[in-house]
Amino acid sequence: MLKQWQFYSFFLYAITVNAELIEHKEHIMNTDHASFTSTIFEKIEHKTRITPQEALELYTNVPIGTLGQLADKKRESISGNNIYYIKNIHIEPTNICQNKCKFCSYRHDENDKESYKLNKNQILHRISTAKDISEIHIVGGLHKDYNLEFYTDLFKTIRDQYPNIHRKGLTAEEIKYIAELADKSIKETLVELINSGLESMPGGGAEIFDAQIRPQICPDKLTGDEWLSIHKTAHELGISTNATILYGHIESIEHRIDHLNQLRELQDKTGGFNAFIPLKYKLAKNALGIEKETPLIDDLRMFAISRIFLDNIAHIKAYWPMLGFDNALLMLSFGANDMDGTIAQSTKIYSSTGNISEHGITTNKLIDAITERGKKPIERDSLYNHI
Ligand code: V47
Repeated sequence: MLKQWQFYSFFLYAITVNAELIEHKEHIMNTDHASFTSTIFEKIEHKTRITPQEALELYTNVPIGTLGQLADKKRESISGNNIYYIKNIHIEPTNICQNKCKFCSYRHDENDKESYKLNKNQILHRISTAKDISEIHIVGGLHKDYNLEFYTDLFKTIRDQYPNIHRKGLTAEEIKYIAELADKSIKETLVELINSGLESMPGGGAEIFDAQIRPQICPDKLTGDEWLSIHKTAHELGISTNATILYGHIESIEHRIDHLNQLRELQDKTGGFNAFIPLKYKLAKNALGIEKETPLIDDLRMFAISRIFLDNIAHIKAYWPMLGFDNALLMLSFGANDMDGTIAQSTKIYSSTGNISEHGITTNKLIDAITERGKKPIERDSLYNHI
């Protein structure tokens, strides 16, 4: 019996071979084009950085099988056969949020019956029931009760009670909101949080940086420049962060590559990004009004281009709650080297997009799936040290 991922791989192979034949014919007909493409291949072969224009060419004109091979080679040159995972929990203190991002199916108003607020004891209780974890990931909605005082107190308590569990939390958007509530600068706010036990920041809130597209999908959110500036400050203060992109909605391929380019430029300056996470836009109950998700082949291209273009970010994470577990495994052949984690007690943000149970997955399932694909599962901590 073929396993589901084997079936997918075979199916993918069949359609890509066919597509490659057609595309290859077109390529031979256009020699200028072909020489441009072969220059790009040479650059990748010699580990020379490609330009945004070359990334666009790769994205739009190079057959998916070839693109996958290039990304796979790049992944292998960075982390060999290792595929990383972590034992972690995600906690969202509240789903009440003053912002109304159009893609979000998680947020609620205070009076909605689905809204909730966890107090400090409830959060601590959740942590106490999680077994054998090395990371707590905390992000939530923008609500005035979840202010600087709340979070400094929470991080201090978690540090006292669980000194060996890494505390990752608060997106750039939350940092901006908390700083405004406290009437402090971004730097002062981050310093207080770090002194209270915050150890790294997740990559959420980046969405898409383009100044035309961004207000159409998240009109209330911080700008792309503000997101980058907050991450830069965090890096300068000595903590690492992740970066994301939300793709597959109303943006173009050019917008995606511009987003990658802005991240690559910041990473050249600070070296503070640990991982990049392409987040596929999921259809759900939300206000964006998109009728179809971007197809799997586009996810493969997005992951491959991210791996090839972001030559200065070591890890590309296939976040399975967003992609679905089997598709996330496929990304391991298109540049990804990290499956995130078991994500126990997970995560209302993604359960509201309909792709994940609230109980995460077992470590054994993760290990077996990675091993079946011929890769070596490596348990990591939040900073990618092997455990
Ligand atoms: O910024 C919200 C996305 C992000 C939808 O850093 C959606 O390790 C798709 O950034 N369809 C938050 N995406 C989550 C996030 C994250 C997740 C896991 C690990 C890390 C990390 C970061 O989720 C938001 C937004 O881009 N999102 N709604 C949706 N309907």
